[in-house]
Amino acid sequence: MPRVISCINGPTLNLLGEREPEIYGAMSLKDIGDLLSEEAKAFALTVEMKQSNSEGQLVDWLQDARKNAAGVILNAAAYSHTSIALHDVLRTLDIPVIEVHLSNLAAREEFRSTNYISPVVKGSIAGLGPTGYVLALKALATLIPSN
Ligand code: CA2
Repeated sequence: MPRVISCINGPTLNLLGEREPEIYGAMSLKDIGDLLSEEAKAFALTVEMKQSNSEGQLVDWLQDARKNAAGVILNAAAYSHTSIALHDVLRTLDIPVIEVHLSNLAAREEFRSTNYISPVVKGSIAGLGPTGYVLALKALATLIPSN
C-alpha cells in the first residue's frame, strides 16, 4: 500500500482565507496542504490535496482512495449534512478516514448537527481550524501499518 494520504475537501473550501476568516481562519487550502506535506515527512507519508464543489467528484476520489491511498482526511463541507452518496461510499472503505471540520459544528446552526459522515469514519475533529487537519494526519500515522 502506498504511503499516501488523500486529503479531500468539499464545496467552497477553495475560498478559504479569502472570505469569513472569523469562522474559517486566515489560511488558504494551499497553506493547509503545505503544512500537511511538511508534517507528513516525519511519518514518511505524502499528502495529496484535493478540492471539488461536486458531490460526484468527491465520491470518485473516495473510490480511488480505496485502492490507492493508505488513509483519508475528509472535510466534506456542506455535503457532510446532506450526502447519502458520501455516506454509502465511505462504508466501502477499509482504510482509515478521519473527518475534519474547521469550525465547531456543535456551536453553529441546528442544520449542521445532522451529519451523514460521522457514523462511517474512524473519528471526527471539529472546531480546531487547520490544526484539526494536522491532528488528523498524526492520528492516521498511528493507524496505518508501517511498510
Ligand atoms: O467547518 C468546516 O470545515 C465546514 O465543513 C465548512 C463548510 C460548512 O458547510 C460545514 O458545516 C463546516 C463550509 C465551507 C465553506 O467554506 C468557505 C470558505 C471561505 C469562505 C466561506 C466559506
